[in-house]
Amino acid sequence: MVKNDERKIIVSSVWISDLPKYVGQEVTVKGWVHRLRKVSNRLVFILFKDRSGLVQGVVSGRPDWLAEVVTEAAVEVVAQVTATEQQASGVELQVREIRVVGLVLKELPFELNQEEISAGLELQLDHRVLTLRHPKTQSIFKVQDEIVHAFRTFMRRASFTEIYTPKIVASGTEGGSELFEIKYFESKAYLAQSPQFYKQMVMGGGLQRVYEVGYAYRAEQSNTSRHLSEFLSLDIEMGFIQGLEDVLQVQEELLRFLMVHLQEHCAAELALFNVTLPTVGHIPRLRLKEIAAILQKEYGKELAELDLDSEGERLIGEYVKKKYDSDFLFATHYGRANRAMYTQPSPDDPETSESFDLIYKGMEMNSGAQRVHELTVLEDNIRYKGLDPAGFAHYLEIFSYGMPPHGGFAIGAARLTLKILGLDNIREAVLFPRDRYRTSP
Ligand code: AMO
Repeated sequence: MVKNDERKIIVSSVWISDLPKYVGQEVTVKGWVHRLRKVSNRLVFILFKDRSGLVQGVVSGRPDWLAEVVTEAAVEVVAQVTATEQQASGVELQVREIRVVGLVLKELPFELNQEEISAGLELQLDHRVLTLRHPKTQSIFKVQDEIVHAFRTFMRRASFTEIYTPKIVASGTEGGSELFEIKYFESKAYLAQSPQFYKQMVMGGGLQRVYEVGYAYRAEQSNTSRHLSEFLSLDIEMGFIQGLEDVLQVQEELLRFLMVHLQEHCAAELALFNVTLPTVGHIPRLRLKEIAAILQKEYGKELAELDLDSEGERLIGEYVKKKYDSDFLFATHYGRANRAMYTQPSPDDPETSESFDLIYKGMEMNSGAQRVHELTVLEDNIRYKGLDPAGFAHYLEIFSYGMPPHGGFAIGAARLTLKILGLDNIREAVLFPRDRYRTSP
């Protein structure tokens, strides 16, 4: 049988992070010039960067090619690797030749070789790709990649199947007016707010446990630091659950797996942000009615409904940190009126629902619920929301053919990245954010 062999992937250069293995040898490094320091007419220190790290190169003498070597030029560096105690990596490069393979033609809009990029966020986003040349910005997206990778790995190991559902749809799933309408040939369609209906349908269709990594769209009117018009949603749906607690347990295990995975794979990136990852123990669970009482007693805050606004999330986040030393909270049993029509009303308290939000450091990270699986209850719930079941015929079909009790949740990938790295604005955690005022680059 033919086997894949990673060593056969053609690599004609060495990653900077691998240089310690090449001490005493001549190598080619491909990357960019991060910083130049002219010590004298015959000695220049150049800091090179590639996707794996930074290394200092020493250029002696006055070679012809040096004139073209400026910050951010794309270069191929031929050099001898030497050991040194002066550098944290333990190595530096004695440069023999630098070939400039990508010239710098213009002045940079901001400096990329300081500890932080000092430009404001809007200017940075206008020049988003350039910000990726900064090691710290780049590492946000490496961490995000690992978050999504860990999510996929965990779900796959737990016997979930990855699915891909349409983003052009005929109706909303989450209620409310946050739907983007699009012109669709002679008629109109919408951008999917969530894969909600599809994940339930496919689960009931026989796949039983499914997950999706896909974009979701919300026409959010307000321009906040935690809402976007387009966001990556990590969705799951699982069948044959006993109740909400089963869903919470999957979520808890996933978080535990995620934190260990990030510790193993992103230590350097996390260090750039001074992050110590939380250990995930038993996550406290508090019902909305309990939360309402706590907020009232501890902070004098009244909840008008069985729902949390951003201040409520922040305050209850503070409270669980103080009381349970936990960064996480499962806020459960939101008002039935406050959750979408697919959410199971609570059998013991019809005013509430079998729903939850995960609050992480005072911010909603994901929503989930046990769903309604009995057709008549679902039709009633649709009517309760002022909608007509006839408009949901395709969604409802499977509910007539052995729909098991089920539940699931959706995590906003950018919010998770934001909270893990302690960023201020969700836009920092998205390569090309889309909001009320931004559709490019
Ligand atoms: P919900 O609407 O709460 O639930 O969304 C799930 C999670 O997605 C993220 N999120 C957003 N991120 C950035 N910008 C936005 N505008 C935005 N809106 C939501 C949040 C949120 O917790 N179908 C249900 C999930 C389910 O029950 O399975 C849903 O979409 O992190």
